[in-house]
Amino acid sequence: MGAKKALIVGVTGQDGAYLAELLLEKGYEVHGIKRRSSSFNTQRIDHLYQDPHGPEPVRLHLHFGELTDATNLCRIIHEVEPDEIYNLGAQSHVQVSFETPEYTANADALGTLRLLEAMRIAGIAGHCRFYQASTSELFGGSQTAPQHETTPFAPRSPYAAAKLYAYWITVNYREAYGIHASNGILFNHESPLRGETFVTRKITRGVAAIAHGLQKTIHLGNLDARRDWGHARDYVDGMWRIVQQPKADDFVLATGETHTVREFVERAFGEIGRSIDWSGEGVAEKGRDASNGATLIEIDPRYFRPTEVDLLLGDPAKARQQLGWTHTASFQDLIADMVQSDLQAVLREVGRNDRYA
Ligand code: NDP
Ligand code: GDR
Repeated sequence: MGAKKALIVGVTGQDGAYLAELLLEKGYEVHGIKRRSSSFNTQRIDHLYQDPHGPEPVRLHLHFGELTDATNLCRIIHEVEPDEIYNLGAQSHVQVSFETPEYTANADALGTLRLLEAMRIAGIAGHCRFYQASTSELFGGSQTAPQHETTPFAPRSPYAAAKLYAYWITVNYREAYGIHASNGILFNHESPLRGETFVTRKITRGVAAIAHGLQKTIHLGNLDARRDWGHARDYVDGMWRIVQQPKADDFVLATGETHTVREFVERAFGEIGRSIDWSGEGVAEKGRDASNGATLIEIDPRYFRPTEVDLLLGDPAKARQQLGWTHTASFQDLIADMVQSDLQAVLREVGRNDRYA
């Protein structure tokens, strides 16, 4: 039997990059769908690229594609005939979804339906396994914590409402057509590859720029939001374990710890030896450098959301018992990894800019 074939939708994103790396290590032939873009969008997977003219057989193949384009998805799935499909593609920014609600529904909700239908049309629904990137945002306004697989959903954004449809259509195709289709309900997971407008990366990049004297202040929104933050490298291993289960099912992946955005800020500055004194309230709150009074954090109401998710805390017991999965990176490990990586990245960027100055 040849190598297993996996198709990753969203291979150029944070999770897509870590998952591609993991599956290549496991001996898979990996196919990824990337979007056409006017600028480079493959930076996260460039280190996995193989020269097609080189001596080694190529094991990572990229296809241009779009979750909003059904014919394209049908063609790729028909041609690749994957054994496993990981749907990680999405307009994944919660705040942006308030500004682009219809597009978010199209890509995140209908995109999932299009993939499931493409599997049926290509005649692979009987043997190809499907993973859907579901999210803790489904619990949004939930009044109970910790949240687990049977906690009622209460979406609080166009993004979460779109992901709710994607969750249920995945369950429906499993029940209606016997497709091996599973949802991973993943709580926030971050890494040095995290998009720069998500709060953790925005903070660690800001801390690194401040450490190098290139920025003075980071502007943030709601510092009181609580999230269950893990490391993306741990979570892609969980995705793979979900797909390997003999029977398709839905699993929460989380650390079981929750922290405020404010705490993330304090620990990130702690990595460069600075501590913060907080003063003021609401939009007037400020975070000052305890050693010299410099303003490091200011609030900008532009980053407040029309409806906020106040508290996410996951219960990963089912994943621990059935998948043997647990997170390995602690909250502090995650922050240290991100800050150290951004300290290096900022230095590299300064070097590059100097050349053109
Ligand atoms: P990213 O935003 O980093 O990556 C999203 C990927 O989807 C990118 O490759 C992006 O392409 C691609 N994409 C976006 N729109 C389309 C489209 N219309 N057609 C095809 N591809 C598209 O997200 P993450 O890697 O962080 O997350 C992966 C998945 O997991 C997403 O579905 C997200 O919603 C979900 N999720 C993430 C969590 C997290 O904490 N990271 C937690 C729970 C769920 P491009 O690079 O061109 O933008
Ligand atoms: P989230 O991640 O909405 O949880 O969605 P994000 O990092 O954007 O926000 C987390 C919390 O931080 C607060 N916040 C800010 N957020 C951003 N982006 N920028 C700011 O300046 C800022 N200040 C405070 C937010 O209000 C929020 O409470 C992520 C995405 O990866 C989703 O795709 C995924 O489904 C969920 O995690 C689980």
